[in-house]
Amino acid sequence: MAILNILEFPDPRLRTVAKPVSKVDATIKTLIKDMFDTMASANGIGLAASQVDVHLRIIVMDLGETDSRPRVFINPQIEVLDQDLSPYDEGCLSVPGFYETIDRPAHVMIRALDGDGNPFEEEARGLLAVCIQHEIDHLEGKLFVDYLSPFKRQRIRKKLEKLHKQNP
Ligand code: QAP
Ligand code: CO
Repeated sequence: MAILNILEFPDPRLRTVAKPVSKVDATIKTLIKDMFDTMASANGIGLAASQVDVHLRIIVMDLGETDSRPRVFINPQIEVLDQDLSPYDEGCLSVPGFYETIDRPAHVMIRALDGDGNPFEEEARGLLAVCIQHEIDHLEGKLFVDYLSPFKRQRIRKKLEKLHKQNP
């Protein structure tokens, strides 16, 4: 078991575009286990490999709902099924302490490989739809703060930079 370091905004490494996984081997499986442990210890519901400075297209998720099965998405793709947007108060382990309302497509189809490398698809609405879009953004080097006004983003950046100076 290993708890990995989570990069925090505005760390430039969070802007790296992640590469596809070519083979789900033992190294990838260990990384996925460590990502679940890291996410749980930080009380998260979703984590992209980018956030732990591994620039591969891997997402872990545990929405902790009634169907609280842990999920793995490798090389995920989404198709927007409905252009209707829904607002959701989003947070991020890489932007700790800040939550803002973001609008995203409410209904998507997800296609990905599971933790064994087998392809699957899943239709998503609600929190799953929000979370997969948020996490795929990480793989593209994008953060939820990018959807905010420059003023709000700068205010969050300044506050986090101050915290990072106090406890490096
Ligand atoms: C992304 O975020 C997400 O600020 C996952 O102090 C969030 O797990 C997708 C967290 C909301 C959809 C909706 C954030 C934990 C966890 C914090 C997370 C914090 C402690 C965020
Ligand atoms: Co995030």
